[in-house]
Amino acid sequence: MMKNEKRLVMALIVVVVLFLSLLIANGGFHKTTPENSDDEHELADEDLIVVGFSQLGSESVWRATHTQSIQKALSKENGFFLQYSNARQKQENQIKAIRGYISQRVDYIVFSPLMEDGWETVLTEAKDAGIPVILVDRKISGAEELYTTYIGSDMAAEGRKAGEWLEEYEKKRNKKDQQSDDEPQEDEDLNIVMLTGTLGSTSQRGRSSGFEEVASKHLNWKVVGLSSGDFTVVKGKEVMAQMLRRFDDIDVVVSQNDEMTFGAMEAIEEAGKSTGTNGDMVLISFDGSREALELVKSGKISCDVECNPLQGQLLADVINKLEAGEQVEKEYFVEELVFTQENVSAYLPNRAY
Ligand code: GZL
Repeated sequence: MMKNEKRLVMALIVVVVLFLSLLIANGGFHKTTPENSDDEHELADEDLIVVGFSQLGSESVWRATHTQSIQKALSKENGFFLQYSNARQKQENQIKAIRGYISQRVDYIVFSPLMEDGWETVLTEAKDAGIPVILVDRKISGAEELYTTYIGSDMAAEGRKAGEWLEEYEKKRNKKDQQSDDEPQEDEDLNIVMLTGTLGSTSQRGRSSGFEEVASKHLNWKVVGLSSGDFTVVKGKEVMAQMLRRFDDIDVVVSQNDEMTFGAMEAIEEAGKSTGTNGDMVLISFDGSREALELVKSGKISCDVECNPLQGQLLADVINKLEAGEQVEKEYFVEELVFTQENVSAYLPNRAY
């Protein structure tokens, strides 16, 4: 072999070795997706129902379970290609994601609106593009013609259930006082503080209005403090600590989700006080996560109003109905219970989240 040919072959070998070593250093042939992206980018098969799903965030166990329920039901095996995006609690991220789904001409847009207001423009764009919109978990205000259906909870009913539980609790307490010759307290002020969820969200608005509907029937029920803990542990603790500094005599804490409840309990303990039906203050929570139900069982949480995140199968069924050209309802409510120390043990073993 001529000298020049030898040099050429050697040069080629060096280039190939360099290329392979660079490739291995960069992790080989794996398909790369954007770093830390919650979005999935895969090629969709043409015969799948393509759904763009904008989830509002991942602020709670409830939210994570809600997401998993939808991802499980809208799987490729079930005939769906699901595009998922996590808005990390920012409405502008949801609007951006929805616009992305419109430009990709998905078959359906599904989203849980962070708050009820501010969706008209982007949902009109979806309507003009002929893409049906399905709301899950939370609603939008007004503009009912901008979405096909809502699948989630009757949040006002959840708020009423919390109030009705407190009515029953107060009746039993006053009856016990009368039997024990204690001074009947039914006319004494009942000082209530409310930790609300994300302001303007369906869950916050519904739970507040439903509880208020019951509270307004009792002149001695006084909501002395109300502040948003934004559905998180940290904010829940912060808001509860402020309430404890402002009010010496809190009788009832109504916390609009379990994460805020866990934070509030930390603040109450650090203030040297206790919660639950045998504590310094009654504690009512919402969601019904397993961790919270264990505290209902121990009596530290007096009552937990369930908010059921397992909405995926109902969503898949409704989309299949629409695909078959069938009429669907304007809203579908999932089944929900109220957990107390009397009934919680029966539900704990099979709790899905
Ligand atoms: C309720 C849902 C709420 C949960 C919280 O439908 O919107 O958002 O109660 C979650 O845990 O953050």
